[in-house]
Amino acid sequence: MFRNAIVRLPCPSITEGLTSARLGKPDYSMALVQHTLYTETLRNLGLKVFVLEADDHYPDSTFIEDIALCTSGFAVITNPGAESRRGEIKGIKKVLQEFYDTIEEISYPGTLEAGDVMMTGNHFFIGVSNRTNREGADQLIKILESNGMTGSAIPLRKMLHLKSGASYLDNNKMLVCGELETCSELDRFDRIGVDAAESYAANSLWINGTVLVPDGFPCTKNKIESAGFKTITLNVSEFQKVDGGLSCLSLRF
Ligand code: CIR
Repeated sequence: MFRNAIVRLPCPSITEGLTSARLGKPDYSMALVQHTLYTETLRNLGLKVFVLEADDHYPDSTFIEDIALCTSGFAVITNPGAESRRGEIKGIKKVLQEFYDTIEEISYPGTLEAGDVMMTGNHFFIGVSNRTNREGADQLIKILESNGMTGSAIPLRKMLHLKSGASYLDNNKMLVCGELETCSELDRFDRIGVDAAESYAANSLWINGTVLVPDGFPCTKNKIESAGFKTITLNVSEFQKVDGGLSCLSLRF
């Protein structure tokens, strides 16, 4: 169960966020409204939500998931692979010190963005992507092992982040899309396949028994409900325009 979440308000420069989507530029005011609804939803699900100020120096800074991994016992500050995002980690240590005694760090030449890290109980899968390199994954595996947990790497071919294509729900059930539907490292899970046309919804977010699903992906929503989960749909269209999904918008622990 999660008790806390940390979010960062979107900044006006979100319009300049990194993207591979061809959906146009985000509307900043609409992003703020969608972010408020997201935060309220987390609160309604019982989380205490800490809201950090916007940082206009970093267009992608609202995607706070990428800059830290928050586990039940310790946190890890990452070293983002995207150069324009490296500075986002500034100041996060002070925030995490409010919650954790143990804070570890990924360091150069390792790079890691925590959108590539998927928690499944005490085991963490780490996507090796354009943003997270093998060295970063190995550093994280060592940190996990020295803190009583385990990790393993999954090489990615096409996805931005591991969690762009997979979300662990609960009870051994995992949403998967694309190359992850047949990935042998995930064989032990009950996989719920997400159609290519709805691939964005592979990033859905389990919070204490309820799954947040992006608005506009009815097949995936039905599949999640058929698997026994309550769902809440949220419109995150402005974040989708810069490749951000539901999980990217918070740190949960
Ligand atoms: C980026 O490309 O870094 C941002 N525009 C989107 C980050 C999405 N984060 C995530 O999937 N965890």
